[in-house]
Amino acid sequence: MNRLFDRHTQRRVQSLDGFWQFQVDPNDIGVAEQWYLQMPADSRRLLVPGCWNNELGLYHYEGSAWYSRSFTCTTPQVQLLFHGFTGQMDVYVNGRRVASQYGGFTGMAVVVENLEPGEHQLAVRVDNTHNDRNTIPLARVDWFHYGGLFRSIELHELPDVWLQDAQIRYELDRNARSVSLTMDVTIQSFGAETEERLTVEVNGEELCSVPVAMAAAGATQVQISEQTLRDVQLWDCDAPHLYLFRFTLGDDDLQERIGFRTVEVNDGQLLLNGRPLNLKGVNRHEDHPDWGFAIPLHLMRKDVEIIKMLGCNTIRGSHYPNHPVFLDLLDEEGIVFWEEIPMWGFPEQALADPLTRERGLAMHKAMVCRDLHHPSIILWGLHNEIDTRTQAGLQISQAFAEQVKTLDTSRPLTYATHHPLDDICLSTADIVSVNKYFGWYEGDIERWEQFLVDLKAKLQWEGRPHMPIIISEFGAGAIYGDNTFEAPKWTEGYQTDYLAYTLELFDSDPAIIGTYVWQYCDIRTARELDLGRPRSFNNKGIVNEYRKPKQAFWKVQERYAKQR
Ligand code: ADA
Repeated sequence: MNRLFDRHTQRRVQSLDGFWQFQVDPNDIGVAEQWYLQMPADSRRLLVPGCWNNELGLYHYEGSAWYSRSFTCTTPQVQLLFHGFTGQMDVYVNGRRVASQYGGFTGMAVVVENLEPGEHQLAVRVDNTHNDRNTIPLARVDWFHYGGLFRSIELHELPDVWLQDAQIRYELDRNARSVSLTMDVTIQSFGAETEERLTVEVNGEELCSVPVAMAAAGATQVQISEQTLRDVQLWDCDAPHLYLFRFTLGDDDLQERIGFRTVEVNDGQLLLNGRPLNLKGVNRHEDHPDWGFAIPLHLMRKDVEIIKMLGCNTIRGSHYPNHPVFLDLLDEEGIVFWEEIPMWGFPEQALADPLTRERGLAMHKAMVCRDLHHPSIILWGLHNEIDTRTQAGLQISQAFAEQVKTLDTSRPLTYATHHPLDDICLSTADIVSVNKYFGWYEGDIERWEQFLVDLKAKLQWEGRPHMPIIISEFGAGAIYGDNTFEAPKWTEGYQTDYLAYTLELFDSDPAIIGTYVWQYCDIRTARELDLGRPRSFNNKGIVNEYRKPKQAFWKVQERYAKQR
């Protein structure tokens, strides 16, 4: 399942989830041996979606691997949608390579033409190799490099003229009662020039219908503007109203869901619909010991329920674009979200690599375009803990920020910095977001107080005294079930006291507009990380990897209930 509503009601969509033939390819011989035509005799069956590292015997496997299965279609052209994969992917249909892409957290769409009705062979090579120069993420990260096709795969049978994409932008009038809409629709055609009507319905009622002259075999862009929707109900945390748009053209249709609200940064505040919003949040990885990144819907739902019970109004999707279904759940529940690309911990040399920049830009573009309509997303995160003290850091931050702003002006920008006092990139963001671990890695917990004084002095010096501050990461590791009277590091007691102290301190400071506890649940971490990580897990979760609460969970719940 890829969305909580039907994206198409007329188009024939088949799920390609289920068992695929699978073979790891540690020596990279698959291309030479033409595994895209015939998988090796000893290949096994593997369930898709899934991560191969959750299979017996493949716990640590990183490299390339092949998946294969057949599909049937009745139309000569189809679109294959891979909603999530790791690293580099090459797709082969009937032995011919039809597409390749690097970076799969926002998926990939492949159109295949000239097919005979009937059965066809599909093979996919996925390579999750990481390096320390220009893969995003790098080899050295603090989560696990799961490999595989970790979200659903769909086959869409395409009519001769089909709707590829629709982007809806809106402006609320001054009373926030009506919106004026601009809709950019991309139509693709396989046939001759033709004319059709493009109709737009909102929640089942026709909004408009326009004639469209389609170019022969190619794309036609249509812009529908100056459409007004009256008496709209805003999307807000306590009343998350959503609107379903349906675009219809000939034999095809496309649905998008949106909510109307404003988000802005003004006078030291983050305003949602004009009112200050204080963020009470957690960082969450898409991770579970049995599924890796391939979190099933019922677990996503449970995570949302637990996070709501904690008293949060926000989640940071550390550190990559999340499953669209998870974002749909947040849209429905009124929980706001910070989304970012998996650019974690890049040192200067890796930032200066042209491929890093190219890949980062492509990932940002894919993220903003895929997720533009989610009202829950209120912040775009440019990157996490890159070396923002360097010119290379500044250049890449500027390039990312500029591009995001050309794609979407409706959300503020931020990034999480771990060198806030020496950071030279703050001009690229609207909010300064700080990752710090005083009392865990660096000195005593009391150092937080002086740090906040220094941070404000830095903002003053930068000429940004009113830049709102988010504490985007702070936390302490705790081994689930470890309790002592003395509460040293790694006990639940230490973590509880740590979060009680920091949350109280942050809440007392009006310049801080939000906190994201590091982190929601314990996660598997990468072998490359040279920090101490008992169990090979990052144990700073306030629930463990099976979502069992640690003591700190109740303390955070108590604090968030009292907060602004
Ligand atoms: C960093 C990083 C997180 C995690 C955390 C930690 O700030 O952004 O992904 O690694 O530190 O636990 O040390």
